[in-house]
Amino acid sequence: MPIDPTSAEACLSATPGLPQGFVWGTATAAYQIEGAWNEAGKGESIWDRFAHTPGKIKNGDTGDVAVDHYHRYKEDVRLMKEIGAKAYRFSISWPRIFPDGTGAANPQGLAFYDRLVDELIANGIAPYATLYHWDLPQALQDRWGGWESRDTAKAFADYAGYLTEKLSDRVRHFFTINEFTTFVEWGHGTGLLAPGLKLPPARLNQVRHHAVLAHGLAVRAIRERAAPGTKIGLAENIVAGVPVIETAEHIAAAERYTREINAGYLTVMLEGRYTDAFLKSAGADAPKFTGEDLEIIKSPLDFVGINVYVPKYVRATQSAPGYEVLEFSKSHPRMASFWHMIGPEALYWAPHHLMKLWNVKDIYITENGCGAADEPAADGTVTDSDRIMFQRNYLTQLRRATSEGVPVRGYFHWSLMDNFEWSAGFGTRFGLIHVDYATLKRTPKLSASFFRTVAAENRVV
Ligand code: GBH
Repeated sequence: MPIDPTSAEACLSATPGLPQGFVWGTATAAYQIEGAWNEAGKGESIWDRFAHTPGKIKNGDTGDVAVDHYHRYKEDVRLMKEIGAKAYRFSISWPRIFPDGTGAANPQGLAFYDRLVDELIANGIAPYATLYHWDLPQALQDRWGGWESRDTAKAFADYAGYLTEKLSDRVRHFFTINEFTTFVEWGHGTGLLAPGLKLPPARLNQVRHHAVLAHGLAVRAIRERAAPGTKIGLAENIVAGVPVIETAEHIAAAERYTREINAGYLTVMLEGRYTDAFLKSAGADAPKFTGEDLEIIKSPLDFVGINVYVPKYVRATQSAPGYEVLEFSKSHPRMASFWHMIGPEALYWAPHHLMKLWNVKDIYITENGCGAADEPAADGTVTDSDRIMFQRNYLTQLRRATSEGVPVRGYFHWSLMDNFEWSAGFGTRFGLIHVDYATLKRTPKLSASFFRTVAAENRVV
């Protein structure tokens, strides 16, 4: 008997779910949620310094208290459980562990993450830890010029080895660095993120190189010191070419564009070489590196994580390089952040490119989500219909990918709860859970119910 197409049953059964065992989680980062910026022996980070510098952050907001997760982590883990998340991607604050960047570890810093990890596991939530989500110890900025120095890359590897040796009995998945592109380009190029530098091209290229070198050195240190079987990857905001019209020629153009535009980051980390076009266009400003550096940078990974928010529409051209990026139309819809152009297809093409260009076998979507106005009604509830619209459309494209065999293993929604959105301060809310910044009261939004249902039924609802 064919199903009656007017029935709810027909709507629900027509489309496949996500693959069995798919991991549904939420994500956060230390500086954005923890607070306790100078407690329990923590050292200053470049984000503490930057946010304390007048004029850098909207409304003068800082992460000094953030959403006080450092003290409220038990409540936050309970909320994660309530919204049905089975995994949690969080970041470790390097200056909590090594207040001076190198040297003596601070046992109280490690103790916090011990407590958090134990709480997660006791609640059936798998911890996925990011080692660097932009909060470099200020001491290393002062001592060596931070990422301008190769010594910072080495110090990162030492910290990564130490930390994973301590936590890998319980944390089985680590990401080295979050969004190489963002902290390098915005932190050292435009200066809109910490440490707020506007470096000339040669020095900026060297920072890029040190970032990927730090990743490679860390992968090796983790393999040496962590428990056997520890899984290691990275979390990069891949710049994702989306064929503006899905024909073979535009798809090929989007692939070529994606490989070139990510040349200093994903491409070199997955191929172990800078592309000819990248080196040629950098000319005399190209990074200084050795063949051994490249070997380190391409150290084999267990998985690749990508943060996906925006599309870059691409089409094929007759003339070199054979592709062109389109400007967004003035009326292109966007979410609450000024940069957040909507393009659900990005969540299909980004993992597709990873599979096609670099044969990646295990992919995680380490971030996807959006800022929205999120104004509570009189009864305190938040009906974020726009966030649900955003999620449903992006997840539909993700499901399109998995149903074609693109090996995506899990999805982490950014973010678990509203938090300090870098230069935008507390003004842009990304959470599934609303936080009242005056009282720090947490209230799940309607999108949290959407997430809970998606995770429970393992399909787009
Ligand atoms: C990610 O960045 C981050 O990993 C996460 O921490 C962040 O909260 C989340 O997504 C939402 O933004 O900040 O005004 O200088 C996403 C990619 C690239 C978007 C840089 C913002 C800089 C604008 N980001 N871009 S601004």
